[in-house]
Amino acid sequence: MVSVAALLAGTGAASAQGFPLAIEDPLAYFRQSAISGGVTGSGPASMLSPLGPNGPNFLNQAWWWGRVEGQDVREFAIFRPDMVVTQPASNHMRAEFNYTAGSPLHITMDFIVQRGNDGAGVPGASITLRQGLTVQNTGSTPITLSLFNFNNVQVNGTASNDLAIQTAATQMTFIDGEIPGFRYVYTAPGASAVQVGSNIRTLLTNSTVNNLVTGVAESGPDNLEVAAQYTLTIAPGQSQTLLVFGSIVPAPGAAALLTLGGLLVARRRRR
Ligand SMILES: [Ca+2]
Ligand SMILES: [Ca+2]
Ligand SMILES: [Ca+2]
Repeated sequence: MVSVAALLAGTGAASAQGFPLAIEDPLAYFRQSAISGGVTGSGPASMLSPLGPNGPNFLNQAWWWGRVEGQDVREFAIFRPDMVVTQPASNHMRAEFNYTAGSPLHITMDFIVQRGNDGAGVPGASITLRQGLTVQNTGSTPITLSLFNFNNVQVNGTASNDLAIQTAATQMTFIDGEIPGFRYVYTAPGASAVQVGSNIRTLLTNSTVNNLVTGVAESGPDNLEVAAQYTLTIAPGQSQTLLVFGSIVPAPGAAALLTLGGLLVARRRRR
């Protein structure tokens, strides 16, 4: 068995190599900022906008945490300061690293931005951010992990005033109470739990073991966060991939481009 603490051991002093990095597209923009604070820190800030780098930021953070069952007494941010960050395609950001001591693993994180209804996210989505985590057990003994995807949602670019409802077994939908033109739909297929609240990340950064409970613990209006938990055992030589979707979706009945224009006008007026 291997400890995530050992696996992810970093001093925390260095920023991840390759970050910050952005996926840029006229209508879809995703960015991961430099990571500070080490594996016990709060991970990188993110940005997801349907209107480029100057548009509203719907997603203040998208990242993964993990814990080895039976070993770790808390969760740790999944990264190493020396992880390799690449851009396999113009809409695709990848971060990966090997763990070679003890029971070795290969970990790959993929963030892929797709426009339109790609069939993998939510119908009608104007942008879907696919958040993938692949863990390959390259060692000789099975390993059981709890893995957590975390999103700090800020619908229409405002952190406050978000409302959340559970819309499927592992799906949560967020709207902004002030500017309801777009929703953010978080879907975590196969997750054992998906939890919404205003302080979810603390569960991942505090010093104790935590497990999520499905539901909207705090529905808002507030600065809401969401996380999904997966617990899985990976046999030697095998790998498993987790895939979570975050979709920006026009409100029902709203024409996407008209709503985008209206959103811009609304934002200008509020300045
Ligand atoms: Ca908001
Ligand atoms: Ca914890
Ligand atoms: Ca939030």
